[in-house]
Amino acid sequence: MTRTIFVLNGPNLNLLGQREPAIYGTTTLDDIKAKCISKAETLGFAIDFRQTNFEGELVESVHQARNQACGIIINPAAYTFTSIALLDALKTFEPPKIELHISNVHAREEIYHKSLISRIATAILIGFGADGYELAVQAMAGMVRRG
Ligand code: CA2
Repeated sequence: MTRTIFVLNGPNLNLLGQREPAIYGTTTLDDIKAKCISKAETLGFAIDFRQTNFEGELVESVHQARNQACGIIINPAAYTFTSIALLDALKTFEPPKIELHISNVHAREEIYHKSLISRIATAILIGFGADGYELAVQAMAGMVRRG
């Protein structure tokens, strides 16, 4: 069984730490990637960390995860609220899936309240800032171990 966790990030998350620090904090996506990798190492897992601004590329990554990953942590960003293609792809991935958001989307404007992904996610992690990623890696390791 693979011990690789895919961490997938959607559009605009490459700008983390550079814009809107009041909402998204000052940590960059590279910082988050490094933290995920070192957290996973301590738990005996590897991380495949990706970011894309393109919906189809996110879908392709989910397809690749089907035979390369033991779990997916995904921050789909704006595609959370719009992408049936991403929802359909995630439905085909049976192992655990964690939907993650840096900000508390429910405390924001209404357009950020209705996730298409939440109903098929194994678990949801919202509003812990950049720390959410390490928490998600820890939680995913536990879920994978328990089977
Ligand atoms: O809080 C999150 O993690 C979000 O997934 C971020 C998305 C937003 O559409 C979701 O509702 C919640 C937006 C990502 C935009 O990323 C930026 C990062 C820095 C500066 C500007 C945008």
